[in-house]
Amino acid sequence: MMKLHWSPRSPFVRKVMIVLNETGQLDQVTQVRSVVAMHMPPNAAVMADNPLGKIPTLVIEDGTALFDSRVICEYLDHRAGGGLLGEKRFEQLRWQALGDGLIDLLLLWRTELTRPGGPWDAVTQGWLSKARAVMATLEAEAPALASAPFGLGHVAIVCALGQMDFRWSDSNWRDHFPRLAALEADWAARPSVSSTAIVDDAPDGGDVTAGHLRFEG
Ligand SMILES: N[C@@H](CCC(=O)N[C@@H](CS)C(=O)NCC(=O)O)C(=O)O
Repeated sequence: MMKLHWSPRSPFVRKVMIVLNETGQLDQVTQVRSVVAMHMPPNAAVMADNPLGKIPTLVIEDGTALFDSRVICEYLDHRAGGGLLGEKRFEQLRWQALGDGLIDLLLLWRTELTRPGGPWDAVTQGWLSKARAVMATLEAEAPALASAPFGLGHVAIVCALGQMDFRWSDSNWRDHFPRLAALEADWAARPSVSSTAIVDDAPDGGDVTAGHLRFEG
């Protein structure tokens, strides 16, 4: 049995959960609820397996701890035959980088908004420009995303869009990126995606992101 440091609130953990579902390996993993946050002291149990103190961290049968989500997803896909990377490996990895990069930015942005003393505006303005640019890129690439078999790139993008819905629910991104919205609706119907929706099991600070991510203008 493998052990996964897990949280229902983490978009990076969700990537792994989607891959476990897609590849039929869910029953080979014990999920351990692990609480981590950038502003909290490192979680000792996570640190014992991953010196970066981040989740997801997956301990496989021989005791090796794997991180980060990219390595874990690729490992799980490899065990299952490699179908989620497929023939167009670098196309999937590039989309994965876009999705992961957007998640990173959204997580950092929210933390910045809760910083005592207030956010560093020059930095949040940069994140706004980058979030808009990533979304515009994904909208432009919607036809290619639609024609490619569902893979690790799609997994990361689904989790990024899910994070936007979870923490930035007033962004109305669907109104501005309709082709991506239509694709997302298709992806959301996959059992691997619908069964792993983010759940806030420990609400921690309210609606700090409201009004910050706007796609008009
Ligand atoms: N690049 C990493 C990022 C993982 C990450 O940032 N996870 C968050 C939870 S969503 C975390 O562990 N945060 C705690 C921290 O940064 O100390 C991955 O893809 O796994």
